[in-house]
Amino acid sequence: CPSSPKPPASPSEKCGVLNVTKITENGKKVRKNWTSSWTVLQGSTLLFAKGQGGGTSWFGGGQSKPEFTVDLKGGSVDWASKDKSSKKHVIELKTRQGTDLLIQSENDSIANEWFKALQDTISNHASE
Ligand code: I3S
Repeated sequence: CPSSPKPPASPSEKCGVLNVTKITENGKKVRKNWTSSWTVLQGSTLLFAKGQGGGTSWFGGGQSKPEFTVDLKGGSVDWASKDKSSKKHVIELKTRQGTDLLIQSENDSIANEWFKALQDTISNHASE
């Protein structure tokens, strides 16, 4: 993480720019609204902030706060089926709170890294 206030300590800390949309909020379907988001995986929390010029901003920089956070504990992650989106490399993240997200990168290996990181996080926190 470029301007992270602390050194990248745990392996579960990851960040980058991804395309994100909610598809469900509190169990109710919502209209898609794809946005490019600076995304940070920290512990079992996934944080999003609106992307400003490609990933150099940090939430703690005094300006932008996380726009949106989800708790991964008790959630699930899978590759989205074709009917969920026409985009490539789309991850479907379901949370225990009933908020479901689609997370996408045009870059195949970036999408795969995030998929693994999210999956690891969910299984590492499975017993909490
Ligand atoms: O599942 P949908 O409705 O085909 O999703 C598309 C729409 O959200 C569309 O916006 P409008 O609601 O203004 O039509 C988006 O521009 C598309 O990107 C969405 O589809 P993809 O396949 O890109 O997720």
